[in-house]
Amino acid sequence: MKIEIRKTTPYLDQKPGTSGLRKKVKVFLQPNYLENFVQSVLDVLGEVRGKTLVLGGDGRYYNREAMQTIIKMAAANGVGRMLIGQGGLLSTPAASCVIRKHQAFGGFILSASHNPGGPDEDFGIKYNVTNGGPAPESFTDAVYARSREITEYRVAELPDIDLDTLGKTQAGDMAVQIIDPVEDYTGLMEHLFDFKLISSALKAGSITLCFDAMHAVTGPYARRILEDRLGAVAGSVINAIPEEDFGGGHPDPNLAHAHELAELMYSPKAPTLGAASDGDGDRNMIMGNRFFVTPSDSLAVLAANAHLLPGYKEGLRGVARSMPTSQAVDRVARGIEIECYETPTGWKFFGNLLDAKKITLCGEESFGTGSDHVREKDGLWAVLFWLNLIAVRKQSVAEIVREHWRRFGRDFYSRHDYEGIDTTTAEGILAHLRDQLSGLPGKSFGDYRVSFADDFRYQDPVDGSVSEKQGIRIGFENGSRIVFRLSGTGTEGATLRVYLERYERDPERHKQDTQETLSDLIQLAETLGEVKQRSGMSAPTVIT
Ligand code: VG1
Ligand code: CO
Repeated sequence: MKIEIRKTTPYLDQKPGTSGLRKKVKVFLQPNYLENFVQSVLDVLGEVRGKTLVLGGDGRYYNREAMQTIIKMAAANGVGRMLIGQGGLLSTPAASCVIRKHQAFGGFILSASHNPGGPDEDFGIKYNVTNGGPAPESFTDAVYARSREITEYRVAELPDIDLDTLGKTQAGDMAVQIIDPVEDYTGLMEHLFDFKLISSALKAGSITLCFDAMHAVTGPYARRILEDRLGAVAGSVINAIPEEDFGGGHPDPNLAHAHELAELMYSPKAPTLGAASDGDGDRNMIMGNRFFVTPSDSLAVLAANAHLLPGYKEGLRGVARSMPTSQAVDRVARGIEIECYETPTGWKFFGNLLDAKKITLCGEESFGTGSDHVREKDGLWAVLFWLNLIAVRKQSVAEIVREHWRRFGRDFYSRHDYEGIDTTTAEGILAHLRDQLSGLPGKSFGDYRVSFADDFRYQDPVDGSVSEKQGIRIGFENGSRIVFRLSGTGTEGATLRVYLERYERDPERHKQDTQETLSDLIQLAETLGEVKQRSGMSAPTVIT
């Protein structure tokens, strides 16, 4: 095997964000851009000789070309073996599952998740470590530092690998195995859920289903598991063929982007359960007949009911949510007397808690839920969880959630995103908020009296590492909160996220409209943050 050592010069912008390095495809196509980042990761990994790495992606534009480069670089750096998803595909949770099951050293996942794909859109790459989860900040910081001083990279002179034929082959001295991307993952799901019960309900037609794969990676998974294995009627999975540009849409499972599903669920033809997943299969949206479940509520409902499902029948060790996620799951944790942890945004912060067995379930308001079965959030897992729950409780999605609210109260919740703000303006908004923090506690705004105001700082309870400036939190004495933070996954300008929540114990008020219920807080967020005023935008670009 001939190895070439090529000279390169650093790019200074290869800082991984909330979830890996995401840039426009055009940025990745610059000479040596991908190579620099991959070599930086390999350099930080150190000795990879003889080790196994997993490689997969969400199938977006540039996936296959990037894979050929990574394979040749891995071979040149002495990697022992690569496990690669057939067709270059592995959903993010499936990649996590494969890393764990085959005791790989780690893996590359090529995805920009819910960001659009295509020559003018986004590409991304992230590295997951031995536990199957996203690399922690200490690792991504080291990769960033390395990328700023890199001078050369290694690549083997080899023909392209056939990514489509299952089985073993060689890339020079490195063993390569093209694996069925769905198989290991399906085995894991079977072990967690009551497939027999779900299957008989689907076959009897007592549960009907529509799963929108949004032309992204979960299509093949959902077809195999929901239709072939569990017997959902053919056609229950829509937009099931992964496309390089996701059919031109945003593969983002929310009411705005999964509109085909949303329309169906508000029509007379609505099935029992409606669900959607994102580009790389780690997000989920859950809907019932004319009913939308907020991700924060979904996490709380899963936590309150987990003991009814085979994989969780021993109960939960603890739960965790990202800081901006609503406090609905905290109420469940108090009710069943388990610990609830509050982490910064991004799945990487759950890894230590899961590994240390402090938590079993965790989730984020951004349509992400998961458990200790892998180290990523998992879209299809959440759908199977809900299917199993509906089959056990024999109630509709709306009945399950309404009953939950009657027991725990309802946390009205919404996120307002302001996309494409000029970066300086966005930073100015946060700076202006920070300046007010020390003066806010004790102040009253109408019915809202501030109980705390800070810039969220997290100290990991397992390894003690500290993450600063994770978002502005303003908490009120009635339990309401407003949170402001900047997105770390965008590729153009800045995206400012405003998270709003208000608790309501009284069941009489649970049917109220969310935006109306939150209107005072929305107004207050503007008074404090001046987002509209400073950005010149009259309304958020996306409301979830
Ligand atoms: C967003 C979400 C965050 C999620 C991240 C990755 O990050 O808010 O909760 O973990 O995306 O999800 P940000 O920094 O843009 O707010 V995925 O499915 O895009 O990997
Ligand atoms: Co995703």
